[in-house]
Amino acid sequence: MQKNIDPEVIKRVTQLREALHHHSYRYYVLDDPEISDSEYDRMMQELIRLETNYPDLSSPDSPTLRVGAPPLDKFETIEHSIPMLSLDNGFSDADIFEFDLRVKRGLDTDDTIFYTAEPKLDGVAVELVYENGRLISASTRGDGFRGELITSNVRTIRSVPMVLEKGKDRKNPSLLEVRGEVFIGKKGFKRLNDSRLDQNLPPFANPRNAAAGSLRQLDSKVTAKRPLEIFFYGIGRVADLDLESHGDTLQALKELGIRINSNIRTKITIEEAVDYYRDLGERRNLLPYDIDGMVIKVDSLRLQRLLGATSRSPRWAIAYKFKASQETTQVLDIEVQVGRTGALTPVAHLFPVKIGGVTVGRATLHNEDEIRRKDIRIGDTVLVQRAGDVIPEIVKVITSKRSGEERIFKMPLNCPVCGSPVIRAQDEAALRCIDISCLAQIKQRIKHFASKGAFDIDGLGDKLVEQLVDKDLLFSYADIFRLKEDALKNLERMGSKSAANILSAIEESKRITLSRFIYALGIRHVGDHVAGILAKTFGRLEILMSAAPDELEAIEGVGPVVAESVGRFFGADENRKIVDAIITSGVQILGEGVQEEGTLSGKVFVLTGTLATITRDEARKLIEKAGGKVTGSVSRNTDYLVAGASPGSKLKRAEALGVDIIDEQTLMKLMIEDR
Ligand code: JCF
Repeated sequence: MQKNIDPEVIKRVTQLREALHHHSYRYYVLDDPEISDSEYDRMMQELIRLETNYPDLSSPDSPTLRVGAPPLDKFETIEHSIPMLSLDNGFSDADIFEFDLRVKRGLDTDDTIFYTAEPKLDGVAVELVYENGRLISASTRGDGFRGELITSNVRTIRSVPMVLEKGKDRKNPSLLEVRGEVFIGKKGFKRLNDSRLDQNLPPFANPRNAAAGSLRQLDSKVTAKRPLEIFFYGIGRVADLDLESHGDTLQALKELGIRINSNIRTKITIEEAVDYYRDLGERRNLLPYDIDGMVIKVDSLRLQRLLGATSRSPRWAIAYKFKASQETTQVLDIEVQVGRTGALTPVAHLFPVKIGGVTVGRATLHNEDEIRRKDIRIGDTVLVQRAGDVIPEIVKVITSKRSGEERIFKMPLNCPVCGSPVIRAQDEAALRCIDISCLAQIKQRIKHFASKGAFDIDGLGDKLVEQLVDKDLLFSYADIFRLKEDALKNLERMGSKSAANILSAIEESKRITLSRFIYALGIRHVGDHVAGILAKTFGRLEILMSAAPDELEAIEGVGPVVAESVGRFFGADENRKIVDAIITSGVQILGEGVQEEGTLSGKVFVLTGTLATITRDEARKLIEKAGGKVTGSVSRNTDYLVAGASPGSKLKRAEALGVDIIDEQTLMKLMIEDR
């Protein structure tokens, strides 16, 4: 058919088209993707590249010309009066600067172009039509031209106005088509999946699938129970609104009571947009919803019209995608690790994959129930997710890739390290090795004891602890303080210099706060937060060690489970002996936690805005040191609101409640008064 084109190229194009058709059906129609979004993106980019290089190969039914797959039959469909296009993707700063150059070339100008930038939500695109201020229909994007009518489902979303607010000129536009992204936030997603697990229903793989599945319910009563949210980002046809820029559009929508994202930057240069991408990337984990990138749009609507669109996407916008957080790979093996408290944790060994720039070779499987629920087998192809600093997890198995050779994994009946029988306690998902002299537990306990938040002993890392335990030089963490230079020097890769360094680090660690000391003991359910509460409440180790169970349970922030665990730890003779041995070896607990009467005793503070000379966290510490308390929200009990630059809604609330509003200097004065 095509002359002079390498048959390998033709073959590859056909392959990519078929694969993309298939995967877009899985994704858009079935909500059950078989590959990661990034793999899909890569195939699409490859196909776009090939079609650009070999224009003869273009075809009217290529997936690069369409924006998704046709809708399901069960809903009525409706045509979008203006097609809902998707966005072109960029993956690097270079892609974004190239986009800026394309825009300038398209407009035949060298002038600086101004943009708006907003987080790109990972949800379902919809279009809502308002006539004279009343919502009359809502539809999904569908294939970009026709979507499914999901009006009654969209009406269940609380942030969707049924009737618009009166705009600037006190009247509603006669017609307004608004477009937005329906999504489920992180908290809502967790709650939804927890409740599905409780009801023995399969959990959703990710918030996007949960949102899509919820919107496509034929029974809107089901939809109403789902924590759907929406952010609007643009318009279709509109009458009676006088708009010049995308920023104007968003402002007008806001005035009409239509929800827009609060993290939008307007009228910025392409360099500022790239800076903002970095900033968003860092704050991504803190946002209450998942985002998969940032959308950059030419701000001027006149310039947008001049640029127009290709059949696929507008030329005036681009999505700058974040590095993927999900990838597919293979489970090579499943290994069982024994933790500090004896819990047996299955860990999957994966064929190494890069996720978000980090190579991942392992994923936690949590416990046996989790493996059964997800039906993970050795040899399976799986979707792996890495979110922020969290340990990588397997989202689901791609069952269509099974060959039949996969092996079902069973948890062992004996501890893989010490061989003693494992037990499963009532109400617990984890199996446990309960032999406290199990070497695996000993190693983990000592590693924890020496770790950063605990005794923070420089140089006493995981490898060294393992060697020392294996050589019978360490058995309990109290033994750390009895280590001698001779013993250390004889270890692998250890000269007398490093041995001396470690010994001096051990010496230095001996002065420690009570809360770190408590945390270091590795009592079950006592993390750094609870350790802090215990230190503050009891002030002294002896008092904590002799606390009665009801005394422990009466503490705010300490529940019955924690109280029981602490009571049991200090009730055991061998633990008391070890604690004694630590103290006898010269460890000094620094006076801490005894609540002194300070200048701010009994006063309740709330902090808002950016302080000029200290961070809010530092301010909190200073206030607490002076005996005051800092809470997160303004109420009648608040004594002072400390307001920095660009204060939030807390300021309005404080004003409304008549709470004293002070600045940083006044706070400092309060703290030194009466000294
Ligand atoms: O958040 C989104 N997923 C999103 C999608 C945001 C936007 O501003 C979009 C979009 C798709 C198309 N804008 C267009 C034009």
